[in-house]
Amino acid sequence: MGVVRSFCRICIANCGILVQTDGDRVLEVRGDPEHPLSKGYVCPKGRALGVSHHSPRRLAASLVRSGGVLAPADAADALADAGAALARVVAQHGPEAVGMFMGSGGFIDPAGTYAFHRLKAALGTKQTYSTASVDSVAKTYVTALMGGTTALVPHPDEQGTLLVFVGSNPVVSHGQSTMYANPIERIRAARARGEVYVIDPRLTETARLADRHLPARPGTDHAVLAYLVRGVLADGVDVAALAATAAGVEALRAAAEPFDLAHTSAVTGVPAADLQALAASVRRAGRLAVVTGTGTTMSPAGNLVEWFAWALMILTGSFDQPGGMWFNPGYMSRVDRRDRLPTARLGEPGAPSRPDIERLMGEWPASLIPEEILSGRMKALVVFGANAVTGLPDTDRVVEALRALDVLVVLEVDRTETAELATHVIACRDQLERPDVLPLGMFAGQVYDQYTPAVVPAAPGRVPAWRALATVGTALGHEVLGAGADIAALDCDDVLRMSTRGGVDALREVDGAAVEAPAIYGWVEPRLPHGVWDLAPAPLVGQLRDFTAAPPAAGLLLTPRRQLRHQNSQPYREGDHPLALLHPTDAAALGITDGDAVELTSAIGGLQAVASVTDGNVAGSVSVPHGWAATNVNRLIGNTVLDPLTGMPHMSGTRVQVRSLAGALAAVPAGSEGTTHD
Ligand SMILES: Nc1nc2c(c(=O)[nH]1)N[C@H]1C(S)=C(S)[C@@H](COP(=O)(O)OP(=O)(O)OC[C@H]3O[C@@H](n4cnc5c(=O)[nH]c(N)nc54)[C@H](O)[C@@H]3O)O[C@H]1N2
Ligand SMILES: Nc1nc2c(c(=O)[nH]1)N[C@H]1C(S)=C(S)[C@@H](COP(=O)(O)OP(=O)(O)OC[C@H]3O[C@@H](n4cnc5c(=O)[nH]c(N)nc54)[C@H](O)[C@@H]3O)O[C@H]1N2
Ligand code: SF4
Ligand SMILES: [Mo]
Repeated sequence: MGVVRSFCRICIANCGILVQTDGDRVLEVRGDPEHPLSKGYVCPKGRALGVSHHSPRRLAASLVRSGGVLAPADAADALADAGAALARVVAQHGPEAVGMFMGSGGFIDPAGTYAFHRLKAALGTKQTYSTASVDSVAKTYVTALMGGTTALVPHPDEQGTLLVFVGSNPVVSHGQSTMYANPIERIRAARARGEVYVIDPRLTETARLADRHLPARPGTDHAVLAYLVRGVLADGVDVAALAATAAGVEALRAAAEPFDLAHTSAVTGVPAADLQALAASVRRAGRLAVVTGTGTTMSPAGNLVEWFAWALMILTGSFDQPGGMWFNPGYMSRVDRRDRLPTARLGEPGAPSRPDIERLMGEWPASLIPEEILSGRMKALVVFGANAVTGLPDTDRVVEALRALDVLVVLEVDRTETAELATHVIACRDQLERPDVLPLGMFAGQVYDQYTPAVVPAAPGRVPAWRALATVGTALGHEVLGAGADIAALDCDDVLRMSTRGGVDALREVDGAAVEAPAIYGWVEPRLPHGVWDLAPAPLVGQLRDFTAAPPAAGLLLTPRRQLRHQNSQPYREGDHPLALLHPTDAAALGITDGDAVELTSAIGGLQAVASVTDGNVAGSVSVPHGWAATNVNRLIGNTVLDPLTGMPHMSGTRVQVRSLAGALAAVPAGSEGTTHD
């Protein structure tokens, strides 16, 4: 029996945990009261880390397809076979025929991520993808346009007096790119200092804790923010002083001009008085923090929301200043110690299937993976910790494409729907079986990092992902971990040493989190690659011009939401159901009552679900979570209607028809979704 201090890597909150073990058994996971951010907090998923570790879904051994079925194989044999199969593809079609796709399970494994990027670079293929392009790409793209870099991730200042969440529900999600551990306490503290607003078509768990909830129609948030920008500009901004830090103020003024009170209220459905109250709060607070999430980045207005949110914070002097938002330079990367932030690469050629959508951050949009496969260009795909079948739009097309591959190597911990389609499944060590450091330093809520040892011994059939990727690399003729590196002799700490350029050694000396600073201010503007912020980048001005919010047509707008006991497709506890939330007005018009089985259809597909009728969901929309194999909402979302600038699919804002199936499916009691943190 023993207790190991560690941190949870299921989501970016990275809560500190204390894990009680008995040999290779995980007995209990509880919050670490000494952790500087989570302070003892842990959510239901984190508490179930041991349950998932011992779950029958976990892969005990690697699998190789032979005679049409996946059969258990020794890890070394599976890797040798996968390496040989990939080598045949490269020999016949060249490295461009090999795709590489990383998902959430890859991002949380820093040593594996390091090997993955090295393998990509060594192979030299452009068929590189990650789930970032079905998630937060609007943020990265707009940061690149307005800041000239992608190395800027804003966090609300803990002393701020106005906090606005737009399309994010941190009480359930704990943040998209803004680490939000211990959310209930933090939001209460923010309210005690000032005000908290939530803009969301649902009365979310976060909205219930806030001062005000503005239920804007899906896809109209940019209007609220443009209205605020217009107001700040009308109040009078010192244009001469602003010129030292920002360009484009007149173009921004022109862009925001149409968003007066009446127009904004009409577009968003938010009462004029509520918009005025928010504008008054902005004036009162002076500085503010705007935290966006998947609700906005997945909507057709995603880029516009980021644009006006950033413009608002630049105009009010909120960025990089106490009371507003600070930028984490990363404990390991410390980009604040450079003279200049790294310049974003923009304007690179798009994928052959959609050359009009530029390559971004060394990746093409993951939504195009099926098109690249079915065109015959991609013959093999290496998937690292992603469940493509539930995560990517147009499920039927994804399944058809994955089946068409010559080689599909999936590095996984669970036997997922995507693993079922693989030629090779590599059973990887899960987060309790390996040492790690913080996966995404700039996403962290303080300038800190943490080392965790492996909590339990690794099961014999599982390999570290870095070793699997390096072994495959060797089969392809590449020394992924450096010339002469002996893969068999290296251990996980050695690879962490490579990925952190030695930084892990000092961290290993610290018991728990090593905090360098709670926040750092005043470092960004002198380091902007172009010297100033761009308040009105031409691609965004153009997109606003072309934008028509939610064109009136029959049907409801589909919106996403996260659930407390699931991480995307990964179940941690019982109690969540893929309920379709409908407003009573819509339900009545459609003849649907609470608990009815309903059918949702879009331009590309259909789905059956159970309806939950609630006035907590704004009229005109239907909220359905993703990550459910049987009720896969991505059957409704197309991969041809993509954001023209980023390739993001409309995971919020796709129009659907809903009809009652008159009770046929009603196995799940409506309103039974677990929403408490028990
Ligand atoms: N428990 C749990 N936590 C998770 C995950 C999980 O699956 N489960 N997933 C993780 C991942 S991968 C991510 S990226 C983050 C995401 O973190 P968040 O972005 O905070 O995700 P959600 O909790 O779904 O909050 C999104 C909100 O947007 C709202 N919304 C939908 N459409 C619109 C719109 O057009 N406008 C506005 N204003 N709001 C809209 C939804 O109603 C929902 O409340 O969460 C992470 N954490
Ligand atoms: N319609 C719709 N689609 C969506 C979304 C939505 O809201 N609506 N959300 C989008 C977002 S924000 C995201 S991030 C994506 C998520 O897409 P994915 O990243 O594909 O989502 P997950 O289901 O979390 O898959 C992660 C996989 O990694 C595996 N895994 C877990 N830990 C480890 C590990 O330590 N090592 C390895 N090798 N594997 C591991 C898990 O078993 C799981 O299968 O989905 C996107 N798709
Ligand atoms: S919020 Fe939950 S899932 Fe996320 S890191 Fe904390 S305990 Fe883990
Ligand atoms: Mo995500």
